[in-house]
Amino acid sequence: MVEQAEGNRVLVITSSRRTGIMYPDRNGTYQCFDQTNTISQFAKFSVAVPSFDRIPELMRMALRECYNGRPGVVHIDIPENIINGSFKDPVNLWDRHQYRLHTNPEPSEAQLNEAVDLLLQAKFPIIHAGSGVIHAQAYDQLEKVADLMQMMVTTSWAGRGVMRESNDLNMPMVHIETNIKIRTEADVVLILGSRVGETDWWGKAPYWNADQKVIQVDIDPSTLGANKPVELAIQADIQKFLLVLFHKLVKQKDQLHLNQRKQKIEPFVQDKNRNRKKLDQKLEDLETPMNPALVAALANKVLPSDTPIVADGGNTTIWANFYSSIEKPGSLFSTFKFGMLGAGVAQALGVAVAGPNKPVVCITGDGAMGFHPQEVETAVRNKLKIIFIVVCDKQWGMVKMSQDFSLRPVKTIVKKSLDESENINSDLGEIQFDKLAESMGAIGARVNDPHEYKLALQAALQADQPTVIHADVDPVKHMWAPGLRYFKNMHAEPKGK
Ligand SMILES: Cc1ncc(C[n+]2csc(CCOP(=O)(O)OP(=O)(O)O)c2C)c(N)n1
Ligand SMILES: [Mg+2]
Repeated sequence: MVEQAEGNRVLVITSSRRTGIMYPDRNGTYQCFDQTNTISQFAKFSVAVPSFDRIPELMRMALRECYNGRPGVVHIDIPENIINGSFKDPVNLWDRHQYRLHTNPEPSEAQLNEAVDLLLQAKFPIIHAGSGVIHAQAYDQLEKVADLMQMMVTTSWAGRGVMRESNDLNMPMVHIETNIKIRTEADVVLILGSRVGETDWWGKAPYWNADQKVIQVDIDPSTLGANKPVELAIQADIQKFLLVLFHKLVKQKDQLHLNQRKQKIEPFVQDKNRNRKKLDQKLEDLETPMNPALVAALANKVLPSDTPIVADGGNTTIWANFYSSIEKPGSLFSTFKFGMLGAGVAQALGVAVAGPNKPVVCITGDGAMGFHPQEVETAVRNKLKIIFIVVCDKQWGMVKMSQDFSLRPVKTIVKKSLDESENINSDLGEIQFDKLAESMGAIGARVNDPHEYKLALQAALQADQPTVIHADVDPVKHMWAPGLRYFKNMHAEPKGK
């Protein structure tokens, strides 16, 4: 379900009981449930194979669907008698070009010209990038167009890190007020691979300008104009679109009023830097247990700047987002759409397998780590260089925060946190994640001050095994994660059109 929601292209193959006793259940079939009916509720395609000879045809059907529009999940269920059977009949396999489109849609000349006109006429055009840019791997093309046109880039949550954040034009989503200012001032928005969903406030005022002109480019036509009205809708591969757009714009370079654009951008960059300084004041807090801001900030500083970051947990994910900067495009991983606790450990395994011999950092909550801790052993067995940092506040921090606020709002504001007896089962006991790690053959370290933590990170970087750092953080400071007010507001419908 998570993969479908995140728009990841996945082929799932399952097995089931033998043909004839399920689909439908004979009423009492052991280990039987209606897998395809269940999965088809959230996947793009789900089918049970009725006989061996239909596997190639149904596989083609699944893959055709998988590559149609937004990437997602397709599922084939192969009953036990077929998956374990032996069959002599020859199987006729087709090449991909024989059964499905194998090139992505491209923009038409007329669409491109219209986009160029709109962007050249605009006073303050911006780009809003979603995870579609990551799926299209259009990082270089995005940065080239943004640089050429001096367009600021805002992103959806899942689109964070589509462009290196040391480029002034990139406005990380953690600078929420500045993002809102940019989105309300822009007269033209080029939306790339984003649904402009709830975490983007549906594209509505007062978070966006309802009268701005929108050019929306997406591989999936059902996304075009779905949430924000568009001036120009283009079904295209983002990379191809940006490539040709760049070549068209370069030819018109003399029409660009770049100085004017730069002047327009300057205050937003200053805003961003001011906000960063304000956020970074927390990094001067060297008390023990640690201020949670230091966890991601020091990891970001000590580890190589292209280290992939996986964020999991409640408030832990927020702190990780606010205190890391993404230099290598596409190197931030999380479950942006579902916030599904526990996914991070497996995501880190996947990222490490995809980029062997390079460190991966997984910053996770102590609650979230409890979902799949045995996967540390998988990392050990497969020699994956993962540094798991478990942020230990001994509580389901985010849940405790919302409980405290709903139960006793005034006391929560005054006292900053309620006692264990004043909320409902949101505290955790002592769990020694360093010892748990050692029991599986990983290196374990336990730290509660920034200096020790830095040393543990440096040691983890040199180590041949995976490391688990149990980082004790101040539970009250941890509850007051930045930006929570906006996160809460986001759940309500914006007032404007
Ligand atoms: C699988 C799953 N179950 C429950 C939730 C609801 N939930 C959101 S945040 C949170 C608390 C997370 O605690 P922890 O991992 O320790 O992170 P912290 O908030 O303390 O940083 C819970 C239970 C969820 N997002 N995913
Ligand atoms: Mg916690």
